[in-house]
Amino acid sequence: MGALASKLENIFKTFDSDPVRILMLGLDAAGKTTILYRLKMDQVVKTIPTIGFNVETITPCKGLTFTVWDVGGQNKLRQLWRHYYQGAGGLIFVVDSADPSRFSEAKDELFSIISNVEMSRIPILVLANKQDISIAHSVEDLVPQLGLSDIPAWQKWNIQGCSATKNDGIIEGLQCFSRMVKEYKKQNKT
Ligand code: G3D
Ligand code: MG
Repeated sequence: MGALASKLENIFKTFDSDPVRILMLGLDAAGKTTILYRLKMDQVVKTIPTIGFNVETITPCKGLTFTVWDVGGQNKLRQLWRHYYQGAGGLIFVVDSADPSRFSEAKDELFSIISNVEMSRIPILVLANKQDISIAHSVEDLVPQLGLSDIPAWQKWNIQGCSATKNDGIIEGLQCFSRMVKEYKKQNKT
């Protein structure tokens, strides 16, 4: 097991007997697939070509699953996403911090996702990826650009700068996120 995977197992070990499914979404080229590989280097990421969009899934440790797809564009199959939204325990939204021309599109997609009733209370981790690129925008700059302060008060969110290629910041982001996910699970227990 790689160092990152074992750290991940530690962070999420309480989900062992109480499985959690995390959605990782973002525009194409944000770095989602690269992050998946970081989380589970020794497991081939499965690409399941569904009707019109590709869903990737990994289970880096027992009880924890990441489901990933690209959002954005004129996607006529959005109603199918609902199937994946149901029962999700958290949302990781990945942004290319070095592509300001797409911040507004990323913001629209994020708000479109959380406008779905199944996603309107789910905890959010925004991963501000590609911080290794010199022109990358800082987390402080991305908060207003992505409209994060407009997220309703009842929905918990956090933003973390990271570089998937340099393996920087991902674990730090997931540490705080796992606490948010646990809290959310507790509140939603019937
Ligand atoms: P996606 O799955 O969200 O569509 P990918 O994105 O993981 O396929 O990444 C898109 C491109 O961005 C890839 O480059 C990948 O190597 C690069 N990338 C991902 N994360 C980082 C990062 O942190 N820093 C830098 N500099 N690049 C990153 P290619 O050239 O393969 O298209
Ligand atoms: Mg991808």
